[in-house]
Amino acid sequence: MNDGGGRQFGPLGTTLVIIPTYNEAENIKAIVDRVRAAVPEAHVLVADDNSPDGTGKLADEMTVGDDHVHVLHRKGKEGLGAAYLAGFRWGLEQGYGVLVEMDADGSHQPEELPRLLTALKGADLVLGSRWVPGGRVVNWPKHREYISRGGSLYSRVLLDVPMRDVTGGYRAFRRETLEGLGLSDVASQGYCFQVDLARRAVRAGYHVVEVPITFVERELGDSKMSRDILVEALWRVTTWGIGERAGRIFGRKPF
Ligand SMILES: Nc1nc2c(ncn2[C@@H]2O[C@H](COP(=O)(O)OP(=O)(O)O)[C@@H](O)[C@H]2O)c(=O)[nH]1
Ligand SMILES: [Mg+2]
Repeated sequence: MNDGGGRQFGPLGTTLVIIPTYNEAENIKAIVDRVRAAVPEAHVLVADDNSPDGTGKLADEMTVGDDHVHVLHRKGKEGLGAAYLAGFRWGLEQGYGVLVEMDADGSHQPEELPRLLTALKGADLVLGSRWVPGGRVVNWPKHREYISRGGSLYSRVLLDVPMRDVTGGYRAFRRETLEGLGLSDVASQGYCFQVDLARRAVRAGYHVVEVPITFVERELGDSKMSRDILVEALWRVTTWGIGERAGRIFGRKPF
């Protein structure tokens, strides 16, 4: 992760906050309202995977009379990574200058977004971080904290990346950063998508800054974390780590 070393960063363009949703009917209205209130100039894109509970329809209703709210309807549940990739593609096509990742369940507080955007003025990528001084989690079961801390530590060591919170999903990217990450060959579907993008940003030499956040566990609806998502993360991170080491030893390009 390079330190920015006196580099000049260009002005930030218009912000698009991308919110992936699967069965978030109880949360969607509140989160969109909070984003609109916290950063009124930003636009919001809800990327819904045809949620059976009607989240997509509720999101559509929010677009009426508000040209800052958009909805991307996807055909079915394909995972967080695929929803974000589709959202990024849409946002880049529309010309947004900053693309933000945010969960729908209130864990990522929209009121903290101005701080992330301020940090992005001097960075290529800003990570909302639970595991730097000043960062914290509220109401998270201990086992989730262990999985998250363990996942970050495993990724840090195996992938040799310097971030403290490698798996977090509250992030702000400059469009140029996303364009430089080679997103066309990202295959990660679940939460390892976040690790994948973090490692690509480090390898590409981007200046990544971690900003402390307070992560608040959801009060409504259910977590979509599953054993499959954890297994995918474990094998992908392990495969990347081994692949990069083999690449260094045998002079092959890392995959
Ligand atoms: N579009 C889409 N969104 C998803 C999918 N899986 C999870 N999400 C969303 O991703 C965000 C984080 O998921 P969540 O279940 O809260 O994970 P947790 O915070 O790790 O327990 C929420 O906004 C979910 O609705 C998916 O397959 N497709
Ligand atoms: Mg959550």
